[in-house]
Amino acid sequence: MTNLAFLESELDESPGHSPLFQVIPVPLEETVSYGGGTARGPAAIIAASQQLERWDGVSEPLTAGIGTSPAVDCSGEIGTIYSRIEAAVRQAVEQKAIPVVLGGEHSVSLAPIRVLAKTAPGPIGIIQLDAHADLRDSFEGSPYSHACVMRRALEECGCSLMQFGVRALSREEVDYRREKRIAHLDGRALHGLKLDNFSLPATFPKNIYLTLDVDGLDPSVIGATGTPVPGGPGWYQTLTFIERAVAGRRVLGFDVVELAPRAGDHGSDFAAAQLVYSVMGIIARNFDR
Ligand SMILES: [Mn+2]
Repeated sequence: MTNLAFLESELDESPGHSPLFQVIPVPLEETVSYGGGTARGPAAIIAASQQLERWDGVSEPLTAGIGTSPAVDCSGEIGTIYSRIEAAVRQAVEQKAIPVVLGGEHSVSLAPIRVLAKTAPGPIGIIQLDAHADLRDSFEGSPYSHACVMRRALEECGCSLMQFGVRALSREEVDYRREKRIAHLDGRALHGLKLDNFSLPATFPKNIYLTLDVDGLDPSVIGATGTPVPGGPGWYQTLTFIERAVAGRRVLGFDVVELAPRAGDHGSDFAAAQLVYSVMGIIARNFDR
């Protein structure tokens, strides 16, 4: 299963150019705090991707080209794992492809953000879909926990951040978010909100990294995740937000993390694969080579 490529079932025709997207499976599961299983996320997404249709509802993202790297070895200590993920991301960037990292737990995002913060032509703005803020300074003894990943990205890489769908926050995170004036559209504010005319603040960076924690979506869309929280945005509200947020901006990379596949729930795996593919479509339609 792990040797398959993303959407390999449809990859019969070569696009005639190097792929726009490079999928990098990262089966990391080290600091998960509640339900486990994220190590099996990347393989489940790639397996489910074989069932995708080429047409994403608007376009055929596949025609931009999709490559798949071998899964990153996630054994050993976290520093070593991060260097391996960074090497895989750097290789994609050198090949002028947009890295698409499949987690694994949310901690994996720090690696592509580190690489892109160095190689980007300007500052990076992170757009985060998540039920949780992930802004703790440390969690269960680790500063590299999934619950701290956005805090690390902000402090290490000096990125800007916009959070979407957050609805579970510690007091520390509420204070930190206020102090750092972090932009956010929380789950509660999103209820019933139309986003067709949404745009990011003009001052938000032009270079974007999207980090998509599947628990950001309402659990009715994807329930197979370690720490589900009710009251999240729905499928189309999320896609509309992403489409509007990246309009006129350049997406340098993205990740889909925290799928924890469970027996009998192939719907969650498929929804995660469709999320990857639909976001590829948004990026490809917004991109001029
Ligand atoms: Mn998260």
